[in-house]
Amino acid sequence: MLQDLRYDGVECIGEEQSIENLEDFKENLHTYGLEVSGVTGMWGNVSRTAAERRLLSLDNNIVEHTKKYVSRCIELCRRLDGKEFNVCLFSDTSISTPDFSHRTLPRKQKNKVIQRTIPILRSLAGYAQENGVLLLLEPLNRYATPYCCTAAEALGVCREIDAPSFGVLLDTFHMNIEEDSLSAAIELAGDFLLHLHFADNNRKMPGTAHLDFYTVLMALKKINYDKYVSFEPNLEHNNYLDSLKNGIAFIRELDSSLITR
Ligand SMILES: [Mn+2]
Repeated sequence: MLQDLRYDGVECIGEEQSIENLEDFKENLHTYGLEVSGVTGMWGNVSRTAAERRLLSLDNNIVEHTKKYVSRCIELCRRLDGKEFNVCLFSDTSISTPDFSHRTLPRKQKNKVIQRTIPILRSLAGYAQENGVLLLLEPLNRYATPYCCTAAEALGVCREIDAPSFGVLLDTFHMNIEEDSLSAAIELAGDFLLHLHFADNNRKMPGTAHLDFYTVLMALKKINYDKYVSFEPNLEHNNYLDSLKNGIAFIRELDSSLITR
C-alpha cells in the first residue's frame, strides 16, 4: 500500500517495544521495496517515559539514562538498516524556566546551557559512527524547549562537534514558529541537513493548512538535498490511509511542478 502511494520508506519511532519482531518487520518492508529511513527520538511531553530523557540535566543519573536511550536507539537504527537518529535538547525544570517569548532567558545563558551537551553529543556521535548511523540534532520550538530552536543554533552545535556522523534535522512545523525564513534556514543548514520532518503549520499533514511547501521544496532543490523527508503529523482521526495518500500526492505534485515551472 505504501509503495503504491509512492512512499520509499518508513521512519520508526525510538521505542524498542514498538517493533515486536525486528527481522520479520524488515523482511516485510523489503518485500514491498520499502526501507527504514531512520529512527526518530521520542522526546519531551509525548509520554512520561520520554519526559525523563533530558540531555541537559543537573542530575547525572538522568544524563546517563538519556545517553543509554540514545545508544539503544542508534543500535535499533543500525539493526533496521536505517540511516539516522535524532536528539532534541530537553532540560530539567530547575535549570530552565519556560521561555515562550525568547525574552526570559538571556541568549548567553542559553548558549552556556547548550555547551553542556557538546561533550555528550560528541561521544554519542562517535558511537553513531561506529554503528554506521548519523546522529542528528533537531531544533524544536519555544513551547517545547528554550534550547536549540533554530537551524542557526543547531549549526552552532554541529560546527563545534565537527564530526562526519553529526548533522541537523529540520522540521517544518517547528521552523514555521521559529525561523524568520524557511528557505534561509534550509540554505543555512546546507550540507549539514541530513533529514527533514514535514508537517503543516498546525502539525497536520502537509497540504491541509497554509505552510509554504513550495518555498521549502525550492530551497531543498537549491542545496541539492537528496536525503529522506518523512511526514510527522499529529492526526486527529484514524483515517491514516487518506492522510498518507493526500500528503504524498500534495508533496509529489508540488515537487514535479518545480521541474516544469
Ligand atoms: Mn520532528
